[in-house]
Amino acid sequence: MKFFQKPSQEESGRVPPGQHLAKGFPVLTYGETPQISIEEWEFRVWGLAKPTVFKWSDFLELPQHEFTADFHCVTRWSKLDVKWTGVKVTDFMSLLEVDPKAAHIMEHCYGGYTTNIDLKDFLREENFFAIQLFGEPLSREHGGPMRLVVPHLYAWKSAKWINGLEFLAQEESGFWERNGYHRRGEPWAEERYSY
Ligand SMILES: Nc1nc2c(c(=O)[nH]1)N[C@H]1C(S)=C(S)[C@@H](COP(=O)(O)O)O[C@H]1N2
Ligand SMILES: [Mo]
Repeated sequence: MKFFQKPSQEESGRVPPGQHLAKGFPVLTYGETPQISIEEWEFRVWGLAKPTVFKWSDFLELPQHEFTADFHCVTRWSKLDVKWTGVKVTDFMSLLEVDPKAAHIMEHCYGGYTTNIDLKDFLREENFFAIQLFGEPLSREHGGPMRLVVPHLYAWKSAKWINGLEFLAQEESGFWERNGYHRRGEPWAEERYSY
């Protein structure tokens, strides 16, 4: 079986160095796949921001947008033109009261996965909380009911089953970052590992 294809001429400018195009949309999960019903689902904000708990309906009340983004996993597969629907990070952030001392975020998830991101990288216009993938409700394996998508960084920053943001003054390391992966993970610069 052939899992990877060479990028065509026209796509090659969009595939970062050391990456190949995946067939289909692989699933990459460390550990168990959590199951959360929309009724029990909660999203928390804490640390250097006013502590707040959001429910599923709070996200549905925000404007819903369609997004098309390329997806790059550090294990060297990429998928171009992934179509998502969801809420812009910047729209959600307008609901929060963030302390001006906050400069970093820890993303928290159902299941215990964490990943760190600079506030600057988080606040980009093209980042979003996705609740649909190719027109269907986001499947559990891809992070449903809701995941973060940060297109300009390797996909380990795009936390599946995300349920919290911890605002921090100093950077802390998330799960993969503690295990040797790069603090930032920019695919065009091949920021794969921290050594
Ligand atoms: N909660 C959680 N989020 C996660 C992961 C994970 O293991 N747990 N894996 C990350 C990695 S390494 C990648 S490449 C993408 C994979 O997303 P996919 O399974 O939808 O392709 O999710 C990221 N988000
Ligand atoms: Mo990944």
